[in-house]
Amino acid sequence: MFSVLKRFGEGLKKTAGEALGGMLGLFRKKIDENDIELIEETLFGADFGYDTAVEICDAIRREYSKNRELRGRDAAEIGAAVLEKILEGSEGDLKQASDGNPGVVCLVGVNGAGKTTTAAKLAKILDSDGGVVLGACDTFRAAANEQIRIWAERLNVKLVESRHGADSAATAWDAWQAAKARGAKWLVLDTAGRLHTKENLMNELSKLRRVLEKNDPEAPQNSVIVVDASLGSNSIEQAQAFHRAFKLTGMIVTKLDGTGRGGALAGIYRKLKLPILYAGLGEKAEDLQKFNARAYARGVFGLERPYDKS
Ligand SMILES: Nc1nc2c(ncn2[C@@H]2O[C@H](COP(=O)(O)OP(=O)(O)O)[C@@H](O)[C@H]2O)c(=O)[nH]1
Ligand SMILES: [Mg+2]
Repeated sequence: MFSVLKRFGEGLKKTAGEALGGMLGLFRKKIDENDIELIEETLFGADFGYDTAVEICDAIRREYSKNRELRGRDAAEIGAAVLEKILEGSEGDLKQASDGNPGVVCLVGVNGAGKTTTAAKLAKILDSDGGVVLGACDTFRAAANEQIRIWAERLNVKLVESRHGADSAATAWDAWQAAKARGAKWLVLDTAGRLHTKENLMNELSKLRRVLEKNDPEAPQNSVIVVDASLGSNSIEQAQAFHRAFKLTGMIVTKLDGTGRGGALAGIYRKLKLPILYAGLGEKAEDLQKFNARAYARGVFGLERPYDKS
């Protein structure tokens, strides 16, 4: 447990930790009212949203009113505890299929969110959990097939792909059949990036679902939105639109190792209560970790880094 926590914290080092923890470089300093305002502004700037920012700062203010000796580090501990509480129940698992069918994980989201990379990372994890087939359902971009093929070769997992421009639902069908025939426990479908405001593209997802349901009425067992941590509050709207069109069952947050703060995570979770399954913490196949709310919350406030040196 500790090492996961530590590794997660490492990945988060550059994230919000930089913004909040860095600012709270005042860790040893006694805080004052200005510092609390600064924390509030930083949380707003990091897309934590009004409710979350206010809840966190109210908790710090309450403690400060009782204890004027409060230090930055204490404030960070309070903030992390409140954020962890907000994210209570957010850690989730992928759902398996029944009847010996493959458990389908369908990844959706906007362009560049990290769907293809996440599909590969998941394939690596799931391959050693009963086998996996990858389905290249991004038939929209010419380069998409090649990108996922390179991953499949590197990971040595079975890939089902189709021509550029082919019907992505037909590819999903073929990939499901291939997974079933091989007795693979999992099928991971990468899909084309789409703007949540483009209705025709969102309708394509309904078709994909209908086709999968013909194979297995319970498929896809997992319809997962991939959310880029650096995208900010716009991703709340995105998640809501994808949820309406595709009945999401969970989310995966990517690029938590980058400069993004992932603040919108709390907002999405508050609104949709979608389990956060995994967190992407880098570009390599092994850079996917089970989401850990506590490590995330502590990482946001810079509590998982060597702050003692300053
Ligand atoms: N640092 C970092 N980069 C990531 C992560 N996930 C994806 N990327 C990068 O983000 C870019 C877009 O990823 P891609 O999987 O092609 O996104 P897609 O358009 O949603 O399929 C690529 O350069 C990836 O290497 C992550 O967790 N951390
Ligand atoms: Mg892609």
